Amino acid sequence: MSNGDLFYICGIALAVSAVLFSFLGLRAKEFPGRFGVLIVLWFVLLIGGTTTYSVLHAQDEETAKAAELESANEEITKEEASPIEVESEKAPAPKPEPATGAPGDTLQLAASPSDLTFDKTSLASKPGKVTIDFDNPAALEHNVAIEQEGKEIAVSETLTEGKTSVSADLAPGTYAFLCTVPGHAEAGMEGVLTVR
Ligand SMILES: [Cu+2]
Repeated sequence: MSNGDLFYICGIALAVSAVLFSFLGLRAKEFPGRFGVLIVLWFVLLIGGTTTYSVLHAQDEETAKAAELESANEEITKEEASPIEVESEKAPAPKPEPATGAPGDTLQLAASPSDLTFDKTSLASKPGKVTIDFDNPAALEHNVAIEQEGKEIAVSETLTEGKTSVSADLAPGTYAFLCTVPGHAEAGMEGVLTVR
């Protein structure tokens, strides 16, 4: 039984006693008579009890409130302490470039010594690390790049009268090979690279 319950019981008993004894006092001429001392004691006990439990009950409530406050504070502290979820942690990792790891083919490509053309308009390789060995015998500078849907994947150095190469790890698909020197691809230095 809590102090609160005891407080209410004493309070109710006090009220009931007060009404009862007033009623008796009105009705009985002899009242309180020899019961006087007992009645006084009874009221002293009830009033004492009511007061005591009232104080204890109030203290209980204070304690409960303090505990509530403390847990609320802890909650706030926890929220502050827990780092804000970093969006990037949740975001899916960017899809890596398809890397087959397999060895692809080494292809041969040469520029024309006089025209803006390659010696081939199509190349084919199996998937993996595809290398294009490029020979430019002309005095005009050329290179060879590998692209897919207009996005450059790899490009060789640009050179005159020499050999170079370009490599890329390619998944099955259709790619383009071209010379990126302005105007050269448009003039004809491009072709299709098929990987499968
Ligand atoms: Cu070129």
